[in-house]
Amino acid sequence: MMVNSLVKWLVNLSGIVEGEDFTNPACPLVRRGWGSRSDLNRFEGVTDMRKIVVGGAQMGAIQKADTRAQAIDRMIVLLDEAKTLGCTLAVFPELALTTFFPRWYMEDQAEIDTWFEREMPGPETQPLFDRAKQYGIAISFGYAELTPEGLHYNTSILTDRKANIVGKYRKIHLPGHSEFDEERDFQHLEKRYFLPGDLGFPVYRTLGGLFGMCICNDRRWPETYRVMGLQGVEMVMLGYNTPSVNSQKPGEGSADRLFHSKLVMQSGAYQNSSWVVGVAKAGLEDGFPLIGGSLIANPDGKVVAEATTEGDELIVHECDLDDCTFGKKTIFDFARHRRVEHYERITKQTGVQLPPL
Ligand code: CDT
Repeated sequence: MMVNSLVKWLVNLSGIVEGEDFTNPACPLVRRGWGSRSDLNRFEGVTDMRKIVVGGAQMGAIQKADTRAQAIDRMIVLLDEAKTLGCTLAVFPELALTTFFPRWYMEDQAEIDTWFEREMPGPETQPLFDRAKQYGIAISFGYAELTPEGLHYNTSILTDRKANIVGKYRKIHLPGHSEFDEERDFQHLEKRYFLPGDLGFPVYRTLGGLFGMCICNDRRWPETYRVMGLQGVEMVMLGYNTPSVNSQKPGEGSADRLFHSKLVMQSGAYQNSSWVVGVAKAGLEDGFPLIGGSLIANPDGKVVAEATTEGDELIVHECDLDDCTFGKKTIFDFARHRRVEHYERITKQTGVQLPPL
């Protein structure tokens, strides 16, 4: 009884921390490391608080004609299931409210803007926030964001268990192209419709741990995970829309695409000793197939839950954030082992520079 009260008190305490301003660059996380015992043992004795039942809420296709309300209804059904299964966090895909519209070439800015959200939550998304609050489930999902200044981003948010937005991420690695490309079997116009994210890869203190986000193509870049790893991240949440065929290499089909998707998420988890929750929008969308393969990878890089369909499907796992500690203290104790004096090229150079002949 006493232990339960203590846990409840600590959860409430974490709710206070959740209110932290996520745009504040003075966030203490960036100054913290894993060096001190007090860091590593800060939740010692209250391990339940560090266990989070996570629902990876894969979504099947959303067609061009489908409304936001229809997408939200489906997300709420997944949230109902998450509640039944005891989840306290539900992670939804990239651009969860609409079809993956960057496959369509558009010139009219007014038409383009119809795919974007001007407020979050807005009237159409509020029911999702209301249900999440009712259930006490934190949520993370992706959407196209149009800021009051008129800037367009591919964005994800994270809420606490009271449906307050406590974290935001704007996609940094935008794949594809900005003009119509006749060479491709289908278009991928993210560079046309979005700006590269301007928030970096922040890590947030919430839910008793350290949480970060990235979006789809970001998962293929080791720098994504490492920048969050350097802030001690314990769970990386990401959504994706990945075509089942490579538009520039027809021979590369869904088996290869799934292999690459798993490979990068598992290695990102292992190399940073962090949980990774990767969630697809899958299935035949507007006539174009998207892979499924949503998964939860543990800090050892192993898959502990995986989707088996290409439809709306919840994958669930109880993730103990303390499982991150061993790797962070040993083989991936960055402070002891990294050799930054040899990593200069990583930040000074984008393209390849061959050695002299
Ligand atoms: N949404 C997204 O980022 N999809 C990309 C497809 C790249 S093909 C131009 C991905 O990396 O899965």
